[in-house]
Amino acid sequence: MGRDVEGLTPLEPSPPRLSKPKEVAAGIPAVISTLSHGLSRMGSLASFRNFTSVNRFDGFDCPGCAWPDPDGHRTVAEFCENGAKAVADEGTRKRASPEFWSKWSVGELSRKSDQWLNSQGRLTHPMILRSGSDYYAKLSWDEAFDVISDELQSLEDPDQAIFYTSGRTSNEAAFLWQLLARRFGTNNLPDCSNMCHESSSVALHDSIGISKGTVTLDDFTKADLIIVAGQNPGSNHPRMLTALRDAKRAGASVISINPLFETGMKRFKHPQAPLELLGSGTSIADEHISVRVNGDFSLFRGLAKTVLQREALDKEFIATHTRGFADYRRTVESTSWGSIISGSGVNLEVISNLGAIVSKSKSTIVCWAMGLTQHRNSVAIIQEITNLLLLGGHIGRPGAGVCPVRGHSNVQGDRTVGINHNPSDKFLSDLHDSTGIIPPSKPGVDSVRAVKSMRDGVAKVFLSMGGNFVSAMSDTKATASALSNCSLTVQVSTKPNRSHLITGRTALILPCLGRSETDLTDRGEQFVSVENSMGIVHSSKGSSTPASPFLRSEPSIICGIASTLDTRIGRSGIAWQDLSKDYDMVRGLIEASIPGFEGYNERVRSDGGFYLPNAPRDSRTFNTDTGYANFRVHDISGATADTGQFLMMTIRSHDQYNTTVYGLDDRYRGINKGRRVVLMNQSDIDENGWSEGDLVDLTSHFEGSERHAPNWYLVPYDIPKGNIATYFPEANVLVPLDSVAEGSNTPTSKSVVVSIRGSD
Ligand SMILES: Nc1nc2c(c(=O)[nH]1)N[C@H]1C(S)=C(S)[C@@H](COP(=O)(O)OP(=O)(O)OC[C@H]3O[C@@H](n4cnc5c(=O)[nH]c(N)nc54)[C@H](O)[C@@H]3O)O[C@H]1N2
Ligand SMILES: Nc1nc2c(c(=O)[nH]1)N[C@H]1C(S)=C(S)[C@@H](COP(=O)(O)OP(=O)(O)OC[C@H]3O[C@@H](n4cnc5c(=O)[nH]c(N)nc54)[C@H](O)[C@@H]3O)O[C@H]1N2
Ligand SMILES: [Mo]
Repeated sequence: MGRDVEGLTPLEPSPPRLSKPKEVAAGIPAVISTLSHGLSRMGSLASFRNFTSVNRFDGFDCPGCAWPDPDGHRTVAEFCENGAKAVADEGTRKRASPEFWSKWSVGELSRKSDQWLNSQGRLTHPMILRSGSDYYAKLSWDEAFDVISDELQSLEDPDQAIFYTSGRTSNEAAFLWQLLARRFGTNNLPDCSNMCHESSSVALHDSIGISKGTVTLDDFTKADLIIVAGQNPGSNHPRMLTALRDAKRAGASVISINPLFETGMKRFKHPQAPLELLGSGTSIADEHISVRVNGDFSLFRGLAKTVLQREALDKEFIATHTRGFADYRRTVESTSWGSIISGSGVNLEVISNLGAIVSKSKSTIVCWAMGLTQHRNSVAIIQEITNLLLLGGHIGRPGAGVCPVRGHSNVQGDRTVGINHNPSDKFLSDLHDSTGIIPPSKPGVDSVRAVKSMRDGVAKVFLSMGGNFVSAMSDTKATASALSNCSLTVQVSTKPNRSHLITGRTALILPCLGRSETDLTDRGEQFVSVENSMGIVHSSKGSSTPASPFLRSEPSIICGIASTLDTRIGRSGIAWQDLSKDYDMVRGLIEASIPGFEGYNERVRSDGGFYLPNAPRDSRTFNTDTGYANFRVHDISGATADTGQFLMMTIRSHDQYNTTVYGLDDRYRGINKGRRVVLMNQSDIDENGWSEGDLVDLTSHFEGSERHAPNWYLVPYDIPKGNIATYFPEANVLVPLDSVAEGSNTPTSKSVVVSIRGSD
């Protein structure tokens, strides 16, 4: 069996079982699901230990998402059903040992489902897939470091190597990873945030001078109005529902803007509050606005138009802190209601009513996630939201601000400590001063450009710190063939995934410790640190026995590669061996290199950690090109599909963590035992003469190119006409590599133009 696989997930033999979407999130079903995931995977004692130490001040950070924990108090287990799944998944008793890898060829494994691959358990030993072989074999850590160093040394140009990062990586590991890349001579540091919140970072940096949100958890209970747009917190940030519930109790209005009315936005019962479990739960959204896919720019433009018509402006804030208001006002006033209504799919009355609520609110927070960041005009959408908030002075005021809700638990921290393909000159010169390395000044590649560089035969070595690049990236076939073009691909991972099967000529799997596990070096027990979605840096320390005695920590793996590389290409002068054993030293280097980390080692040891500085929030200071918060003016825009075509969003189910599939049920949406589905409005199904459960083939269209994916089951769903939804990663084969957001280069995973026909 050859290795000519394409990275595609297998088809499914039967349609899913459908039930009615749920009206209440969490509650008793979540408690049952949490317990059963823990018990079936980890065993009772291990699950008790893990579940009681997650998100405690002295425990480990939940790998589930980047939502913050309460500052002052914590419940016994400050986590949720889906956090529990992530913890249980890492704590599994099953092992993908060398025997597993000698039993299955890579060709055979590539025909297994993502769920099957992940369920084989934790990786235990470093493994190599040698050129010409179809089986992974065991090798020692030193041999693995030699293979990598030899290959890196043989490159003609450091830019032929790519160092990818997934957002679960700790601050310490991320800092060392970028140091290794830059010491080697490249800024080729793409990361998962290129596919995630890059649009938020680019937009906010330009508008308000910081690439992060400006609210804290406390602001939720001080807000009058919280808008949640393009986000499914019930599945992806369940602990956010507690914040929304508390905000409601404190008097806030909550508005949902989404093509789907997601269960978490309807009602919520806190799974750790016994009395709530018995009642009917708290209703969350006061209003749901069923915007059409990528209709958000138009909708927010409509809200701004209403606010301007009502003169509901914070004139003093606008005059003192902003630039560009007059231009913006002119553009908004000249945007027609007709274009706003047709672009958003929302009628004038609904927009005006919501505009009136926005006008009256003294403190508004807008939260968003992937529903807004993965479109061609995402940067413009987020700047339009920022404009709306600037009109009312809702930045740097209690209970108000922008809240991009980050995904991976440390994706924000990774960026803060230097994972960035396009670093500032100041960052590079500070890094030089603190470490003595001479960092390259040429910008590196992001995720999309990384694929193109490998495809074009420029980049030859792909090293991945966590993640599952082949499944996470757009255009699966293009990404798979790009990776196959490499001479070496290296994955630092905890569990088997598809990126172990779509490889360069030689491939390495380097198994690492997970968050929940003890990290013991000869300098004692180490802990790492992470930054959550609201800029709080805090410690994370596991306490379980590592899944295998042969695992190494991420810092130790990076330092192992780096010190071997030093013996090949000349000494870097960095004490890699010491850094690998003593993370206080790594934090010392971070403190010396990056503003905001003063007293890092001391402050990270305090309960709950510390806030990084946030100039707009702390002092209404805006470090932009003008020195003020900028109104950025864009023409109205939004993707549309031609007649007979559909606009497709690719979303997550309740039973997955990105490319890791835990199970085949999407409990809240009532879709069970299947993932290869197309959610479609019943009238679109009827008009095409199809029926529920029919098999269809999808073709995506972009600038004359096409991609095909056969055999999807039709599921009637409450979704705007002309829009459809599929699950990622299965549907990634349809997302065109060249279809990206302007300004951020993020794949447009939420607006893919597709045509559909019945399967043969
Ligand atoms: N359990 C679990 N938790 C997770 C993850 C996971 O996979 N599983 N992933 C983590 C990561 S990395 C991230 S980035 C986050 C992702 O968290 P989300 O962004 O909530 O994830 P998606 O499923 O991509 O959901 C996008 C939501 O946007 C809506 N949407 C799609 N297109 C549009 C649009 O054009 N306009 C509007 N207004 N809405 C739209 C969809 O209907 C859906 O509700 O979650 C993090 N947490
Ligand atoms: N079509 C479509 N594509 C998307 C998206 C979408 O909404 N639609 N969302 C995008 C988004 S928001 C993101 S963030 C990316 C995600 O992209 P990635 O971050 O690359 O993917 P993950 O699926 O989160 O990575 C899972 C793998 O990480 C490894 N892992 C888990 N824990 C650890 C650990 O502690 N250390 C190490 N070293 N490895 C670990 C495991 O081996 C696991 O298989 O996908 C993007 N792709
Ligand atoms: Mo993400």
